[in-house]
Amino acid sequence: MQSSWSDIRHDFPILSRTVRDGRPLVYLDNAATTQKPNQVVDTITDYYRSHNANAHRAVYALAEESTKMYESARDKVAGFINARDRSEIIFVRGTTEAINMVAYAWGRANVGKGDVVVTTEYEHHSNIVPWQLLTQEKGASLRYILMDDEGCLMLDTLDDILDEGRTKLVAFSMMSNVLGTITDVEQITSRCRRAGVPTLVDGAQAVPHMRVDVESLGCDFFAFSGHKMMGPTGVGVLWARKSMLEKMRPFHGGGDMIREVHKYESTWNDLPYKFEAGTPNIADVVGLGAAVDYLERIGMGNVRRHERELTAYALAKMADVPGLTVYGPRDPDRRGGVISFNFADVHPHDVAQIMDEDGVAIRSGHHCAQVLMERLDVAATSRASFYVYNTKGEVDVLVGALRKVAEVFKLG
Ligand code: 7TS
Repeated sequence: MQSSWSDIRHDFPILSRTVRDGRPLVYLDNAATTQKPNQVVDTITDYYRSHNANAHRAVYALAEESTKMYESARDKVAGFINARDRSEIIFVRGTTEAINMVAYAWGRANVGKGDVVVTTEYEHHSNIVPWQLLTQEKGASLRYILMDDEGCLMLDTLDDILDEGRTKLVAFSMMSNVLGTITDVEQITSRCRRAGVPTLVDGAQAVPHMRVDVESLGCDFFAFSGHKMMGPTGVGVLWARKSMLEKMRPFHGGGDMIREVHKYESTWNDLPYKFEAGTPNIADVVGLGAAVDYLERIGMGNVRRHERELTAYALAKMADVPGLTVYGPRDPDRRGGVISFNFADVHPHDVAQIMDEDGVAIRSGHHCAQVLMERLDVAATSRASFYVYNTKGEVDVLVGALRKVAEVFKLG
């Protein structure tokens, strides 16, 4: 691990920037996307400067280098999430594409009239809308695992649905992007395995922040995005059990995914290439590999410990801000570094704007989780989300800015 947390910040020049007339940037929108260390930016630049060629196609030296770099990133990702086999790692554009791939390539062959797909009340739209499209098309229905008032899933509501015997898939996130709730994945996968139902885990908010071992989680599909874990945008991963991928038809047809093409039929390439049609996003996959290296050097246990400490510190300080409602579990062991909040009668956009005057970047809105907003009975929330480079000093700036909002609106 690096010698200290403040050393890490030197790897991210953007964090030394000022904004809005010289205010130091306090970047607290990491659930949306994270900043990129020099090591990732330099790796991508080096790829384009010195190695660029299409992968998997030609025999000349550059093509060999490019292919090697692309495939070595696959090995890194496989190791990072403990995939049993590198061919279970499919590079996609991000979590959204990974989930849609499962909904099309697996869902359309396995979900039929009267069947049930299950998701939860705290999903991102990308783990709801693909299932709505699928179930509507097939005459199936979409059901929800309900959430209690602290933002934790009530698994007896899953038991009731499974008992009906029509469930074909349970799809849920490992960590909520709004409440920060960490899902007890094994509690769900073990129930589903007993019922013979496959599971998909949306790991977009989990993989960047904690050790993930897809084998021990016991799921069948696992999706995540590179840009939320210090990698570039436009690259993500679908992991799936080999036995599932082997049975699935391809999602996209085109170059590289075939073995033979004839006028009226084709045969498919081996895994994972069967699911990687066309020229892949080589440079960004290589960049994702550098992000994995970077996180491995810090150690995911250290990442989680640091964020847990920041979150506990922030929750304690925010509890004293007049008029502030904080959502999600109270216990920092049950949540990641995402804190959503509202001031009574103040629009979250106004809150975010006042924060911005102090250089604090937070997000406000529905966070692509409108089903959850309905459940919380709010139109929107403000949200601060942390990463490994954030500091207690930055939490102090956040809380100071929140106090300013309380004063401006005469709360408390
Ligand atoms: N799933 C979860 C849990 C997410 O938080 C997000 C993005 C996605 C899926 C989609 O990821 P993408 O990389 O395919 O876009 N979440 C957010 C957010 O909270 N604010 O901006 C994007």
